[in-house]
Parts: sequence; C-alpha cells; structure tokens
Amino acid sequence: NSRIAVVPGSFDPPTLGHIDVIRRAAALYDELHVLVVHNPGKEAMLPLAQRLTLLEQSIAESEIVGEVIVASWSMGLLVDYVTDVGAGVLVKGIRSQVDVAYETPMAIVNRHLADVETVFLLPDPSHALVSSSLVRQVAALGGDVSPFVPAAVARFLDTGARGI
Ligand code: COD
Repeated sequence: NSRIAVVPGSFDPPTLGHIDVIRRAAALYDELHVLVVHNPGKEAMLPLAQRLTLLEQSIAESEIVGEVIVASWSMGLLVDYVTDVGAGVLVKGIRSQVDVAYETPMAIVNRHLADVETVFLLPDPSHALVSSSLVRQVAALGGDVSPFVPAAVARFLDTGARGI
C-alpha cells in the first residue's frame, strides 16, 4: 500500500500530454518520481541526458514544480528503480486502445517481476492526441510545435539544437 509512485517514459521530447499525466499522478500520491527511461527497443531522437534536462526544465516552469522528483534510468529493469525508491506503483497514461494493448503485457510482467502494480490514468481530452512522435515529425519538418510542448521544449526545438 505504498503512497510512492513512478511515472516512467521516454520523454523524447516531453509533451503537454506528459505534463498532464504527471500533474494528475502528483495529486494522487505522497511522493512521485518521474523517470526518463532508456528504452532499448526504441531509437531515440534525443540523448537520455538531454531528455532529462528538458523534463526538469518543463517541470520547473510548471505549477507542479517542487512536487515531483525527476531522475533517469538506463541500467536494467524499470521495476528495479521502482523497488529501490520504495514505490509500489507505476502510473501510465492511456490515450487509446493502442496504448492499452502496448501497456497490458508490460503491466502483467512488472507485477510478476516485482509485485509492482500499474495504474492507468485517462488524459485531458485537449492533450489526448499529443505524442512525442507527432512532435518529432512536426519539428523535423520545420513546423510550430509550441501548441503541443512545454515552453522549454519549444525553445529547444526552435533553436535548431536538435541536430536532425
Ligand atoms: N496524454 C496522456 N498520457 C500520455 C500522453 C498524452 N498525450 N502522451 C504520452 N503519455 C503517456 C504514455 O502513455 C506513457 O504512459 C507515458 O506518458 C510516457 O510516454 P512515452 O511515449 O514518453 O514513453 P514510452 O511509451 O516509450 O514508455 C517507455 C517505457 C520505458 C516507460 C516503457 O517502454 C516501459 O515501461 N518499459 C519497461 C522496461 C522494462 O523494464 N522492461 C522489462 C519488463 S516489461
């Protein structure tokens, strides 16, 4: 019955959809860790350290500043971090049936591996269609990503520092 939870993600880059699910989770738990995870199955646009910096900046300029702990994880199982910090819950955002299909087997494996439960939150409809992959595409084609991402991420992508 842990009141500590972890919101894991690739955050490549962080979006307003991520901030929405983090804000909802922060309201539910005493301590919330937001974890930038290296996903060996996905080729990332941004290096892990850059994603961590952008997430820290995005949270620093949001109303949840001071309420969450931001960290990164690249060594081994996600549930090892969850167990290390004394958390018992992973929180994930569910945008569609596709997310349910992707998350269900991971949730079951994580429960078997470490007795960690996964809690699914529904996004605010205004953010439900935002994804990192959409933001990466719009940015790569020179479009304006500012409606979809925190200001820190928009500034970073606008300066052309993204190297794509
Ligand atoms: N609204 C609401 N929620 C959203 C939105 C939005 N617009 N956009 C994204 N989210 C949610 C996602 O559903 C997800 O819950 C979270 O935010 C992060 O999203 P992403 O896209 O940054 O991250 P993912 O989906 O690539 O997840 C990466 C993980 C590494 C967390 C994931 O692959 C995972 O849990 N891997 C497990 C690694 C492991 O230990 N494997 C072994 C056992 S399975």
